Amino acid sequence: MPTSIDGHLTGTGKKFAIVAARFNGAIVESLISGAVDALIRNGVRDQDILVVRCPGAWELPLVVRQVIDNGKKKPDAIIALGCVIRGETPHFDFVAGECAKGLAAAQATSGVPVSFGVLTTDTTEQAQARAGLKAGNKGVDAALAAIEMVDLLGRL
Ligand code: INI
Repeated sequence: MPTSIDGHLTGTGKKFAIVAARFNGAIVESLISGAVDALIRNGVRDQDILVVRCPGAWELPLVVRQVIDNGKKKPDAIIALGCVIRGETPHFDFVAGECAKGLAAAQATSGVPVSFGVLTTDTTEQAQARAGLKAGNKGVDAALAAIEMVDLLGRL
């Protein structure tokens, strides 16, 4: 029988920070609501959730890093939320690409789980669909991944 280790969805006693971009704010606010709801429904206390907002997805990695290194209450995990819509310029690729790379680096070098709740879509409609309209809510998914990762790391 192989030994198997899985993280459970229990956030009791754990602290989480949500770092969210203000760009495409209406969509990102839906992601934040979904993430907060998922945390609360899985045992996290209101007072153990910190929400920090920054200008755009480009800024997310720096703010995440700052919350990990210098935040007043170091969280057990961070949920990064944003929304990058392609439009018609190459700006999308730079913003989305650097955001993803920076968040991956923050997680890898700090050891603190950073879940990736940044929508990258071609259209506003696709983003709305993934922010609670038709295709789930990426904020919920990112929060659940963060809870599971904290529990998993505690078991390894
Ligand atoms: N920021 C986003 O979060 N989403 C976008 O779609 C976006 N677009 O398309 O430009 C965006 N740009 C702003 C960027 O994140 C920075 O805040 C800005 O460049 C200042 O550094």
